[in-house]
Amino acid sequence: MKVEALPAVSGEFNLHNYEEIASGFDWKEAEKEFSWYETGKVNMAHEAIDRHADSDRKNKVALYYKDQHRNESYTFYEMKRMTNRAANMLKSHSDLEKGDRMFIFMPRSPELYFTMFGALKMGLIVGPLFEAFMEGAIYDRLDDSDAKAIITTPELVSRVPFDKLPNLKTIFLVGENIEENDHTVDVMKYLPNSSDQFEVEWLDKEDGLVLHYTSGSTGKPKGVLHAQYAMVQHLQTARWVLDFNEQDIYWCTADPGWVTGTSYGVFAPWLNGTTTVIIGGRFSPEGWYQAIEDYGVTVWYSAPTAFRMLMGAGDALVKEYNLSTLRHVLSVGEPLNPEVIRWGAQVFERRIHDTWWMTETGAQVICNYPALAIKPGSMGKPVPGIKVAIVDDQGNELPANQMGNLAIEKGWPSMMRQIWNNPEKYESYFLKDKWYVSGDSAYKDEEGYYWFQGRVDDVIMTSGERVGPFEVESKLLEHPAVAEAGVIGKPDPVRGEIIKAFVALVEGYEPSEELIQDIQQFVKKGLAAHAAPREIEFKDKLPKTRSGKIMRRVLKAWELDLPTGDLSTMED
Ligand code: 6R9
Repeated sequence: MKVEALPAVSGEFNLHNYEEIASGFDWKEAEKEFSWYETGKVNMAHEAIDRHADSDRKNKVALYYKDQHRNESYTFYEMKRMTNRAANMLKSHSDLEKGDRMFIFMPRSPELYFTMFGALKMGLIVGPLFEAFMEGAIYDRLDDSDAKAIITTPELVSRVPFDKLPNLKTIFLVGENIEENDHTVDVMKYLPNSSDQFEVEWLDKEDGLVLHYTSGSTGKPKGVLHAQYAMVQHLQTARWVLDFNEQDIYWCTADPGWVTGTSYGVFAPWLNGTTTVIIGGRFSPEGWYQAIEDYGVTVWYSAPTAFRMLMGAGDALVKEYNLSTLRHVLSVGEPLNPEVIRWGAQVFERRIHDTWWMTETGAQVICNYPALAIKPGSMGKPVPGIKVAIVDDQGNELPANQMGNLAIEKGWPSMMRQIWNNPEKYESYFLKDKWYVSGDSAYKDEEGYYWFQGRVDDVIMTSGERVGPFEVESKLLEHPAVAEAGVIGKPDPVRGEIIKAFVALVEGYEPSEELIQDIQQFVKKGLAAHAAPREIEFKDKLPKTRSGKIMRRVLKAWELDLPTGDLSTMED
């Protein structure tokens, strides 16, 4: 059963004519905005902050920051001064040099962004970490990348195993009452008095920018390295997909520990000179709606897990806030269930635009654009200038409607440049030296829309039918009792695999045999008999990553008593 499309919208959009622009776009156009076009050299921090501070945007707010204790704003001019101070502070209290890896391990705060961009001004490669990481996760990442410095807080520093990391020379601490020693630096003691003048380190466009560690299903996390050149795609996709204009107030809810929180949390908006809201602290539906109302957020980029939680908080709550400034809502990280799109259309009176990309792609690749029709459940169409295809395991392109490997033609601007320390792993992503193979399985329809089916490892083969877990999960979510669902294939001597669903119930519902049957019938009738889960197990909560992805491999490992693999990115 296909859900009805939300029709195309007319209006003044940056990407007003997808087909026309997609047919002839050349990334060289977007390059012209950056310094290297004139000087051959570049620096993300210059392009995202200083060049606006030196322009008419000087007094425009770059950052609104709010948490339980703080409520601050900084113009581009102030950001330039603060990041210059941070760069001077870092430089004079360490022997950090261009290309060195510096990690950031702290809760969101203005200082996180000052030091991140200060480090970029020095030409360092920044490695953002989730504040919830424990010692083992920190050790793996710093050790693998030979990190020289880390910025953290007195509360978190005990999780940094300094003694076991001989290359880690400096720990910068952001907090109060800090006792310095040979290797620790009290950031707040030096930051305010450091000079606000700094000459950025001019870099080549292939020099390093950020190093994001992502966990695969097996082995240790891999360090995905991005180059300065990624900024071309950050800038241009934000223009087309986030549809930024000069007046926008933009809020990306992602933490910088996740690639979304760097690429689209700060790089993409600031490259465009867009005012950006950052909210610290924990998620609460009330706090989130309040933030949209207080700042008059116009463009909002979040994730399915967050939308599902908001959905769970009820429609009545939405009505208590004035959300009328919202004009463009987007999602990334997981398949966006049609049910969520329907809900968004109803309560926000806005379409939620799904976007697909990965840490390895560095920026958006398949998207729903403001002017195009949305087919709920589809990721949308490729970003102009990027060639996407469905290929078989030999790298041959498959025709429409056939499920296969979602692949991208090598060479898009924000493509990862290395897996740190692991060239073999890097090479293993590419087929025929032409296709980057994503590990996701999908198909393309006759109109060029892409439909996500699952991670290749997650696709279920049951009685000879291929079933994508996402389709089953989405159907399950439409059942009134189901709050969250994770679906796996469970080996079965007769059917190859059977479908097993793990379900968290909406408050007020109790597990029962009757409910199991009711849910099974619901999927049978709404989707297909072979897609109905033969087994349903109720859970209070499903295992998820810190970016909100349901960890099907963990469900599977639990079910089959297998090792769960790397769990460092799993939420508490
Ligand atoms: C940005 C980000 C990448 C994986 C990706 C896919 C899943 C992301 C999605 C989506 C369906 C979408 N994913 N966006 N699946 N629809 N719109 O999420 O990066 O954390 O590296 O994850 O997330 O499976 O391969 P990352």
